[in-house]
Amino acid sequence: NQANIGVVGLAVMGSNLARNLASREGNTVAVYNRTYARTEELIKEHGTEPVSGGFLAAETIDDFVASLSRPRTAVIMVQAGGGTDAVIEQLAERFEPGDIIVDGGNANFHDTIRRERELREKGLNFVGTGISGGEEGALRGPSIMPGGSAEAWETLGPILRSIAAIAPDGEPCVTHVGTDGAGHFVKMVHNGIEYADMQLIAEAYDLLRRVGGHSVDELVEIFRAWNDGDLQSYLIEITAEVLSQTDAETGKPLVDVIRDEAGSKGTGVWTVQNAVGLGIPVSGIGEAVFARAVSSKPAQRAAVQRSVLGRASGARPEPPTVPETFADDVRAALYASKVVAYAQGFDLIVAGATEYGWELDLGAIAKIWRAGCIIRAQFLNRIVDAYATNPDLATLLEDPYFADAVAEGEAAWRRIVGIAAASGVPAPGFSSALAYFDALASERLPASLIQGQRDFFGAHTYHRIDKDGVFHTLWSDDRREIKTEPSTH
Ligand code: NBP
Repeated sequence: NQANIGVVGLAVMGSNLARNLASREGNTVAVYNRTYARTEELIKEHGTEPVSGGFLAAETIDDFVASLSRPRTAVIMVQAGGGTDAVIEQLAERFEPGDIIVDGGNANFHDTIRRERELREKGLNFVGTGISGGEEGALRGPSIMPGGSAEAWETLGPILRSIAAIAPDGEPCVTHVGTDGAGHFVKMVHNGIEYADMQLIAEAYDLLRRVGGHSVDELVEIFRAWNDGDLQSYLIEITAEVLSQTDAETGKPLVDVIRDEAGSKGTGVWTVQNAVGLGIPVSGIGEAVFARAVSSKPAQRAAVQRSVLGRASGARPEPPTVPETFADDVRAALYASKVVAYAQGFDLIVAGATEYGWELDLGAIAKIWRAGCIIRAQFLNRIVDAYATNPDLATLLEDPYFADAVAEGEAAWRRIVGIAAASGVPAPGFSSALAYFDALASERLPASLIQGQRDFFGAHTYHRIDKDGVFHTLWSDDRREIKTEPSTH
């Protein structure tokens, strides 16, 4: 009896994924974990669940490899980084050409590109795959973003399709994203967008509460109502759930008992780091990462509250008049800002594809995010439609549906950003999204002045609007303009 698929690493994610695999007709699942106790626990608790061949529990890596039928296919679900490298090495020593090693952990895509190259030289297929949806997703159906070779996808595709989440139209949420690190890259951007989405929702909550004066109970209703409209999404849904939770000990809303210092695990930071390197303004994701960082600086927050706010000369904001339409305005600002955040995220995917030589189908990526993952939302159907109509959109904002959405929400968006500033309530996501939109929408930007400054101090040269060529002004001489070769500074 041999297994057609194996899982290495049986912590939360791996054990749930192994159970998901074993629950599909036709699968026999080999399982291995460095510490055998975890393997025993899986068999003890869930050994009777599998519908077909069941689990083959391996005590050693040699037993694990021997229990796999060819081409051997093993999914690694261990700690990203060193743990993953260690397991890859153990498998690579034992696997033969044509076998497939899948890394389902949250790897950095640069590592995935390196690992794929190294294993390809040995004739092995390496597939770095993003798996989103946490433990619940791993068990019931995640959104799966595999990279790797087309050859590996042929074997792996049917298995992954059988365990993936199912979108409302019946399509499994998995596609062969692209070669080598494409899957982990797209998973990284997914997580970045998730950061932006969460920050925007948090700003909406804060404004409704602190400026709009809504009680937490009212907010639960507002978010539930929003979840019935075009903001429908998992994140809006769980926001209402989180807000409806009362702390058993104090009787207060739980949200008031939780410390307001948000952490992050790194993928949001990777997204911003890579975007900066590629020159893509993912300001929505950046502001979300920074907002978490600001929240986690209690000493600085206390210092400013102590020093600046106490000044007699200080002008604390007068609460502005809140329009009747406030909650609707906030909803419109949230929607428009969300469109910007996704537009920026897809820009980053396009840039990554160009930089790393991937052929990516943007509509297919939006499709596999419609179920199983944290950013699942009706909204993604609109993105699917947008790229189906025009795969070469310069920006998502160009698509008629999104252009309408932004144009319709624009006035409310401006009101909300103005009210937030006047009220002293930070809304970095809303306001930076609006600034990004205004920058794209401006016929002239002050970048001309910046080019002048750069030419002044560094002879960086500039282009003119009325003539071809590269120009430099002799700033310290007679300020004559000369035509020149591009500067190499
Ligand atoms: P952890 O990330 O907590 O890792 C624990 C597992 O790694 C255990 O099986 C452990 O074996 C194994 N391991 C380590 Br640590 N070092 C090892 C080594 N040198 N050799 C062999 N095995 C080693 O597990 P997790 O929370 O289930 O996450 C698994 C992967 O999935 C991670 O990459 C994580 O980032 C990703 N993840 C994704 C999501 C998501 O929503 N997509 C959620 C959570 C995690 P042991 O039992 O012997 O210590």
